[in-house]
Parts: sequence; C-alpha cells; structure tokens
Amino acid sequence: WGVVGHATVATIANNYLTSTAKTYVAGILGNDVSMASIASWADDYRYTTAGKFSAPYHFIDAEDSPPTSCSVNFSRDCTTKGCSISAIANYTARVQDTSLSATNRMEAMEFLIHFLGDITQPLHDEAEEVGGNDISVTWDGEDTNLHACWDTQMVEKIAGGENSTATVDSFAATLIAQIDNGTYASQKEDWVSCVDITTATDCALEWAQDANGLNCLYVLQNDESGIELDGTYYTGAVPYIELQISKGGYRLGAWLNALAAAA
Ligand code: DCM
Ligand code: DCM
Ligand code: DCM
Ligand code: ZN
Ligand code: ZN
Repeated sequence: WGVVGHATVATIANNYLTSTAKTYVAGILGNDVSMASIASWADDYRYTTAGKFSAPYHFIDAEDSPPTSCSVNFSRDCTTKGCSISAIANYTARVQDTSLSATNRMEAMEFLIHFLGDITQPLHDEAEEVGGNDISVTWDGEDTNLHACWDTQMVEKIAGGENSTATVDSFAATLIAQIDNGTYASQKEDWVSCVDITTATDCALEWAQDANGLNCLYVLQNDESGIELDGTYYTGAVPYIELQISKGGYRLGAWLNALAAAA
C-alpha cells in the first residue's frame, strides 16, 4: 500500500489497542509519535543504502498461476533474501528482545506496523509480472501500472484525497464503523483466527494466502494489460480494497495487543 493505505491501517489498529498496548507502543515509538505517522517509514528506508536489505521484506513472490491457480508456499516462495513472512516473524521476535537497543526495537515496531499492512495487498503476495508492476495500465488517462494503482491511486480515490490526517481519519472511521456494526462485524473474528505471536510464520503465511486468493478472484482475473482502471475495474475493486485495509488494521491491533500482553 501507499502512504494513505498504511496510515489508515495504523489508525484502525490504534482504535483497537488495549490500554496496556497503547502504553507498550508509546514506550517503544515515543510518547508523541502516532502509529499513522511512522506507518510508511519502511517504504522510505528501503530506498536508502542502509535500508536496502529490507526491500524484499515488503512482499512475497508467490510463484503460482493466477487466475487459474492461486497459492503461497513458504518454502517455494520465500527466497534466501527474505520475504514479508520471514520479516514479520523476525520483527515480532526483535520487538520483544529487550537485549536489543531502543532503536532496534523501535525499527522492529515500525516494520511490523508496515508489513502487517503490505501483506494484505494482494499484489504483494504475487510473483506474476513482478507483483503487477510490469502490467502497464492507465489511470484517468495517465500511464501507470497495476501495482501502483492498487497501492495508491485506487486507495486515494476511495479515501477522497491524498495523504492528510483528515483524509486518513475519516477513511479509517468509515471502516471502523463497518468493523464494529456493519458489513465486517460477522467476519472480523475470522480475520484474527491466527494471532499467536509464538507462531508468527504460520500466521503470516495464512494472511498471505488469504490476500493472494484475491488475485484469482479479482485482481488478475482478466488480462488487465493496457486497460483504463479508473472505471469498471476500480468499481469492482473497491470492496476488496476496503476489506483488505480493514483486515490489516484489525489484525495489527490484535497483534500489538498480544505483544503487549506478553511483555
Ligand atoms: N515511495 C516512498 N519513497 C520512495 C518511493 C516510493 O515512500 N522513494 C512510496 C510510494 C508508494 C509506496 O512507496 O506510496 C509504494 O511502496 P510499495 O511499493 O512498497 O508498496
Ligand atoms: N537486522 C534486522 N534483523 C536481524 C538482524 C539485523 O533487521 N535479524 C537489521 C538491524 C540493523 C541492521 O540489520 O538495522 C544491521 O544490524 P546489526 O547492526 O545487528 O548487524
Ligand atoms: N513489489 C512487489 N513485488 C515485487 C517487487 C516489488 O510487491 N516482486 C512492490 C514493492 C513496492 C512496489 O512493488 O510496493 C514497487 O516496488 P519497487 O519500488 O521495488 O519497484
Ligand atoms: Zn506496493
Ligand atoms: Zn511497503
């Protein structure tokens, strides 16, 4: 996801934190630092020399065959460079490791807040055309690619603007209402059926498989190459984007609650 998507995931998560978890997160990030404000730090860091090692952690390149067959296989798809699943396990361990420096634990927290978002973006769980980066499309007549539209253009159109606290807070509030008493009220328990911080690899694999399935169901269902996405493709994608961002936020809240309870 782009900046709006990650900030929305973080804002939703914050809404579901226990008071213990609020204290725990503030103790690691700093008292005046909101989760939303650091949710995209990992995307800036990966383009730096120091942070280049973390670029593969934003995705897992599932070598499946969409739209016919979708699957994620950890041993097949997570390379020696690492992937989102191994990164979530690594940073879940590191944030709990009190022998590490405060900076290392803060980075671990910032990575977790980011990667529990990215893993719900279907194209971050897909090898096909480099996660859709090599599928050229147009958005409102401008040349772009399928991946970028899922990360940014479609999310901003749903949220009603580019990144700002007002836009993110209002988008998050809409999704929180659906989680609490709307469309998602009956499914949210399923979203957190795996929130065991002692089996982070297994849980992250389930989350990756869940999002990867959408590539067969919608994201890569037809040949999207060369099409204008700001039309029927966008309209069909809206419910999936709202679902995935809601899921990422609700799960992140539960994951942080579990970390805080274990600390
Ligand atoms: N991005 C960034 N810094 C850059 C280049 C891009 O923060 N130098 C952002 C733009 C997109 C997001 O990264 O919103 C995409 O990240 P990913 O491709 O990891 O989802
Ligand atoms: N690092 C990491 N995960 C690990 C080990 C290290 O993300 N399991 C990161 C932390 C630092 C960088 O790699 O940003 C260098 O770590 P070190 O100084 O421990 O070699
Ligand atoms: N990406 C991905 N799968 C890949 C390579 C990249 O999901 N195999 C994501 C990471 C960024 C976006 O695509 O969100 C653009 O990546 P980059 O800036 O590395 O081209
Ligand atoms: Zn992306
Ligand atoms: Zn990312």
